[in-house]
Amino acid sequence: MIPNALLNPDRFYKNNGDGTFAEIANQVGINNTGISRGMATADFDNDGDIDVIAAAADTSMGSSQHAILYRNDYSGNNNWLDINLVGEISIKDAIGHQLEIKVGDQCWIHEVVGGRSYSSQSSSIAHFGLGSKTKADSLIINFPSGIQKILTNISANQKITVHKDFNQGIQHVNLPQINIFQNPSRGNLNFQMSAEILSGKIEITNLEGQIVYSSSAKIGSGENILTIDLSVSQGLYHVKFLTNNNLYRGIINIVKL
Ligand SMILES: [Ca+2]
Repeated sequence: MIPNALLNPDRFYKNNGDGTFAEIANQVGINNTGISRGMATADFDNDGDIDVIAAAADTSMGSSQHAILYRNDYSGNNNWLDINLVGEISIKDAIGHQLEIKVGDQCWIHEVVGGRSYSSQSSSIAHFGLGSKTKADSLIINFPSGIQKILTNISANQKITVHKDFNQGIQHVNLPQINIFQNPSRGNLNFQMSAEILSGKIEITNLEGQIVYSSSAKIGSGENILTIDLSVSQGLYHVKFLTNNNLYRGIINIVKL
């Protein structure tokens, strides 16, 4: 959407999906014909669709310097997914992070940015329209540092909050109560989890399926910390623990100092 600084109507462009855009402001009710100075988007009423607010410096309706809320009253059946990526240690609004949603061979990308229009700040919550898709196969969070965090199998039509700083780089496929430290590390990694899981065989593979660490050594009864020396480059790795009765899997993001 483009708010106008001149006495022209606000404009709203629809992505046709083929590299072209269609101007449809009148069709969707974007009807301010006065001067606008800024615009922001957010799901103001938390109903799963994106609304628009524009700062009107002067309007054809006789008032001046007020906000116009274009509430989106979409009533179709398309699905959506909102990702609220927050930081507790680093930048709270996750500005500079990139989020990728993948469903089958389709991919949507959203970059969390600090501003899009004059003196305006849109919501930092990433909104994805999924069309007829009822779930996302994966959510890939690309940190500005190059670190990735991956979540999988996320149902549509919900807003999820991802805490990007805690348990950094660990995806709990079915690994319960796992903590990995120090990560970032200079060498050794400590796996802290239940003694029952640690009693099994551990296998760590890279994304090409090559085993980079494997051990079936038992640790002391009742111990819940396993320390291993991983001489690998930083990146994503699959980790598996095979006990007598269960297979536990997860993805870890090893970061080297
Ligand atoms: Ca809304």
